[in-house]
Amino acid sequence: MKYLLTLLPLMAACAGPDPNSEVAQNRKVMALQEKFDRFDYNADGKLTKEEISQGIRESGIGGIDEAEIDAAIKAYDVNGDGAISRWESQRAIDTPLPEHFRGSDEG
Ligand SMILES: [Ca+2]
Ligand SMILES: [Ca+2]
Repeated sequence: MKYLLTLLPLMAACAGPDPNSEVAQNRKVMALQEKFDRFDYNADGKLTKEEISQGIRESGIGGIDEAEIDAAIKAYDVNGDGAISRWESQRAIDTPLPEHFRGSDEG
């Protein structure tokens, strides 16, 4: 399950060296919004499972299977509509993640 929460953090992975600074925070938010828009193929402001799988494939990110995408969606889907909205994706930045989800490229 190590990919469970990788999805959005990797979207925001262009963090600066100081993850706590406001600038770095803003940069992360902007990077994530940019990726969000790229993944949101039908531009409805939500990422569905299909869009996420397609985005992952087109980004050349390997090793993430459907079950893991499902799990990631569940982890971030606050209102339970089965898709990740913009504000839900922002929670990924606002919510601190365990160490091993950041900065490491293990696996
Ligand atoms: Ca969409
Ligand atoms: Ca949702």
